[in-house]
Amino acid sequence: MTSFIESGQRFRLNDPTLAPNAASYLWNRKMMIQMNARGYAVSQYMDPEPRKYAHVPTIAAQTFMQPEQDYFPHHPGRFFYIRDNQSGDLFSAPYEPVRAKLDRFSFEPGLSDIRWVIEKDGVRVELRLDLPVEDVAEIWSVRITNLTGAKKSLSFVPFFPVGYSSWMNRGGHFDAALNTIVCTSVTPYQKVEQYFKNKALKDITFFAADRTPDYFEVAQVAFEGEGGLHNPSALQDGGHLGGGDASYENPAGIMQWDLSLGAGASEDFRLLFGPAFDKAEIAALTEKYINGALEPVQRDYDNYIRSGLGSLELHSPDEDLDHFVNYWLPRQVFYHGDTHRLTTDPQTRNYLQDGLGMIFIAPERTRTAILKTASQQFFSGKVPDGILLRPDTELKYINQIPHTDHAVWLVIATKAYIDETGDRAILEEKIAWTDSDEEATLYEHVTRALRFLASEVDDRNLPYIAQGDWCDPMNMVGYKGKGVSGWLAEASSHAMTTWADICRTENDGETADWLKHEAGKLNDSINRYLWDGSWYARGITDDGIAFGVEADTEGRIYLNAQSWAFLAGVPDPDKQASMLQAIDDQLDTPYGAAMFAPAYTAMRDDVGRVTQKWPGNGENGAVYNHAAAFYAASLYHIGEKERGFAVLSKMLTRPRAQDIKTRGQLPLYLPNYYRGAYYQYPRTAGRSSNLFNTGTASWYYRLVIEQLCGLRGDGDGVLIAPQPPAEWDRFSFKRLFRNATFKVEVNKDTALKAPVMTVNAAPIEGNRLKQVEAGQIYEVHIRLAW
Ligand code: CEZ
Repeated sequence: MTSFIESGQRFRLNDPTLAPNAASYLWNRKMMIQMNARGYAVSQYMDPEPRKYAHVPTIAAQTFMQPEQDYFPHHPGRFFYIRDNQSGDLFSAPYEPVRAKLDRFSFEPGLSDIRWVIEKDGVRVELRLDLPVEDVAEIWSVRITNLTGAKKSLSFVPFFPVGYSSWMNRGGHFDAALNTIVCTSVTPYQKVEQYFKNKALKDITFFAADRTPDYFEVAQVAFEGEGGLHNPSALQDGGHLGGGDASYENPAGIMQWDLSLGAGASEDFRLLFGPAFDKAEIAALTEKYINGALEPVQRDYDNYIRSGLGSLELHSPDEDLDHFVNYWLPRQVFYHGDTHRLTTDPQTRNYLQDGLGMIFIAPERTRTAILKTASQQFFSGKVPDGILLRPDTELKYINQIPHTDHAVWLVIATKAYIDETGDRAILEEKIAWTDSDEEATLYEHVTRALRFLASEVDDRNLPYIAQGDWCDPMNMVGYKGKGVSGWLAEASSHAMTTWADICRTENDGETADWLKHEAGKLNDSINRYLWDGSWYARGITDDGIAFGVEADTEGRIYLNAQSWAFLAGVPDPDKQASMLQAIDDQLDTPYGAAMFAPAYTAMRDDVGRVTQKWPGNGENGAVYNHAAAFYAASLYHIGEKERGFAVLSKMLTRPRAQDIKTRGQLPLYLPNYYRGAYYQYPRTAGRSSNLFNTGTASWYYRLVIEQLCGLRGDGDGVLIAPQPPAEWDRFSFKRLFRNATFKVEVNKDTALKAPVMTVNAAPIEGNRLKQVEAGQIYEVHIRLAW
């Protein structure tokens, strides 16, 4: 049965063909590996910029993960051939590349390791992948067991391809002293100065084992021969590996052990795979992770992962949601907030929104992110497109494209941080600017960011979009300097109203009034220039054309332009009703609300690159979960909690075979999108990108904690206003809040006009506690009608 096991902390997939791209992932602050159920792998590490140590068999993108990662026979992976030397039969664990029909397949990703149990013809292969906390290395434990009553003669041949590491120089050899296959390369470059920079790179990928192999091979082509990976020539006819090196040939870590296993007997192996600068580093790593005890390494890594499992424990009628919210969601949030998505220059909006989730896991990290962002802000107030996490790095790729929305996220992250922690002192922190040593308080930094945002508007008082706002590839609406973003107008209005609350509590009524006034002006401009009759347009191009309107045959209605209008309080009730109707009619799908519809099927060069993506993929009309999370936030904001919960519920892959098959992923993370274009490309609708790098995770976690459970900071006190869906009659949750523990029981009582709350058995007026004492345990019982 394909299901959660170990009370939701592990998943079991028992059919390798149900969702061929199904995967899970492990990481530490220096590396990440996305491990596919069938054995394929995408892995990268920081050196100090993101790099690969196992490459596809041709030149590829080195730096970032792709949506809908396509696997193919020679894709990098971790493969284990087993040959029965009596029958000559060959199979490979976990499944690729032989794809033999297995007697048992079980892919069992856990919170801090990934396991498989594979059985074929009386042989069981148990695989386990662990990562260390501090080093870049994969630790593989393999147990081979003869399940039969008779002796078995087997050959065990792990095959770890390294691929096309360099067009300048790549090869490899077996180093007997290290008992390691050492695959060497020289990272290509042209500029002289690059030579000196590259000198420190880890240009070696090594494959080490805890016992001397009977045979080895380093050249992949020699291993494959004419047989190919499906039936490598080196293993045909009882053959053995040739002991060859790789000489400007794609190298691989390939070793062979011929085993004689008595009935029921097992053999254990430990293997190590990863990058290294030199043989000294290989020796150090193998000493630690091959010769050293493994249990402490596993325990430390499990502690690292569990340190990021957040502050909420949910017990609701929806067990799938509980497993996800209690383990896998905070894990995904922690990955983002602790590693910054393994980049050295995260996009500012990503950096701050990932911090938004960390508020509930390690708020001190959010505090650091907010202050670092302010320190890289321009004296003018402009917030940069990316944040440099290392002094020796630079803004790269999308961070070289001017986007105009980053101030919004500085406001939202700072307000959310203060609401959750009560740490108003952060506003007094003195920080300089990227282009001035003159220090100012964070309060001044954020306020000036909004003053800058308010100044970057056209004569309609609508904000310029330059080459993009939250939507990265919407790069041609305003590249001529006139186009404006309707979404940014709404988001700016929301941010200004949000910051006005902070200004008011900082007794800065003048700034608060100014912000309220500016927000009001924006809302007026939005209603005047962007209301299209039933919904709000997404923006106006350089040529003055409103887009995301009824008249458009493609990109007719944009979800973000409606959600953020709700968050900014722009529409009156009639407009709100017609917007919700339009979303239901045109954007809603079984997988969630699409970012816009219909998807573009042709380039609009007054909108940009987004229209060139495949219809329903990425931002081009997919169910882009980040935008769906914004929609859920806006629905809770306008009191549409049933709709809000429906959006959150639809975003989850359910542990049912049919949902896993349709979405093509396991219920272990939120992908950045599920394919959209529901009416244009129904066959692929709902298909997951399997890309777990997404700001959705933070927003989803925040909505579950602050809206569904409804326990959120409120000045020095706490507000407890649960908003459960109608189908629930009761639920409970435990929440760590400001170092106090809240155990909350919520029961439906349809007769009640207002919530009845007791705390530690004492009745409470309303649903707000004025003070929260650290170390205290608050037993809260709430009865309310819903
Ligand atoms: O990147 C994300 C960004 O990380 O796209 C979001 C944006 O808000 C996030 O900050 C929406 O545009 O460049 C592209 O075409 C890519 O599609 C990126 O826009 C996208 C990556 O796919 C990661 O999701």
